[in-house]
Amino acid sequence: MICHIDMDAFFASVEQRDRPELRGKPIAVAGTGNRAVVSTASYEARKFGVHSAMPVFTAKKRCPQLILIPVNKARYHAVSCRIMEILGRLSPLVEPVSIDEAYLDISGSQRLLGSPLQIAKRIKKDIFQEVGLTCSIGIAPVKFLAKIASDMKKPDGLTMISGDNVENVISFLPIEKVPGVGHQAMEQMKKIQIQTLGDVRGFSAEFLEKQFGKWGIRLHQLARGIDMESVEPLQIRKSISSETTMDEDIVDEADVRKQLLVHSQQVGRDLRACHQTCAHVSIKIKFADFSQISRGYKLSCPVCSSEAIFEKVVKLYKNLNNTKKIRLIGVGVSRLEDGEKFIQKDLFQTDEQKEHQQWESVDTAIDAIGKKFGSSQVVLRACLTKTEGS
Ligand code: TTP
Ligand code: MG
Repeated sequence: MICHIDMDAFFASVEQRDRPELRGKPIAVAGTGNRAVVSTASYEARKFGVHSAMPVFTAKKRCPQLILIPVNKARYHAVSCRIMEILGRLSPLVEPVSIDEAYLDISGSQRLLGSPLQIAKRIKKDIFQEVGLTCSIGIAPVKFLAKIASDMKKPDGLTMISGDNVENVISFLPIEKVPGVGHQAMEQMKKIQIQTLGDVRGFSAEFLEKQFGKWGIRLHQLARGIDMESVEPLQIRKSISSETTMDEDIVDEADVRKQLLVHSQQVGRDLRACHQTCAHVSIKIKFADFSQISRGYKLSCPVCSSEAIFEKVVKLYKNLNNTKKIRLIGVGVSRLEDGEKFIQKDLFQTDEQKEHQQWESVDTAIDAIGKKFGSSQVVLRACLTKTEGS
């Protein structure tokens, strides 16, 4: 059996845990600036219709007493690492899929820890006792149903879809609840009168492939309760990204470089916190007219220094020869690997590799200072300080 664990209102719950005066209040963790969006809202705020990705402006309109809290990614990340550690004690097969969710294959843990329900209760108890937060858990024979189950009862829920219940759940499962069904697929589904995952059974694999490509074949299998994906413990995260919607559109190259530096530093910090390296970097740009592009670059040697990431993303940006106003900039890294495996310490390093390693040492020292003082802003590159140029 597989468990899917998803923390409740994660960022907001961490804030409410650490600041008792916020408990029971409608709060939203959100970016700052007049174009900021809500990262997440406490369940008290959700009653007013406030939700993730909503502009702060709209959220405030829906809930005037909403308390806004700035995002503190480093703290949520540290809490996330502790949660993953707890899960790792209950099964060696843990697959973290985002900062607040993970799959756990408990097939091998049952002899030692009891039935799936008992194990799930233990997970909830351990997380609550040690981290002070609630989560919702779904249990099912396959991954996609475990994820669907964890979403059925929230917050603090526990839902099990047992083998003989699978058929029934699939028959009535609204198609938009199936992970991977986006807006566009929904429109296509409507046209062929698919409303539930059960309805998909009326179509052949060939037809579904023609309609939806490779994903159509997966859909054909999911409708029969088949999910070939197993819990992959080594693949900690597939990618890490950081982005901002700016208060005002920018076009000046110096401003763009600053943004690229801020995000390169953020993803670099995240990589190093999990002792990982990346072998692919990318930029995402949304222009003032809302059109969007992304460009990527495969690295010959995996890196984790913010400087190495920055250097590549600046190149990617320069190649665009952009003259259009920019509304959002993001930096992403992928092809993540365990860092220890790749740190090159041999005698035959190229100058570039040596330079990357020196930057890694600088970054690691800055990370340590940031950790000690509880903020990543203690040591900043000169160009990111407000007094620049004065
Ligand atoms: P979710 O698990 O999607 O949401 P949640 O944990 O806040 O609430 P729920 O109880 O419904 O699970 O996302 C986890 C965290 O990721 C969330 O606390 C904040 C962050 N996040 C964003 O920053 N932007 C987003 O658009 C979403 C959906 C999440
Ligand atoms: Mg969550």
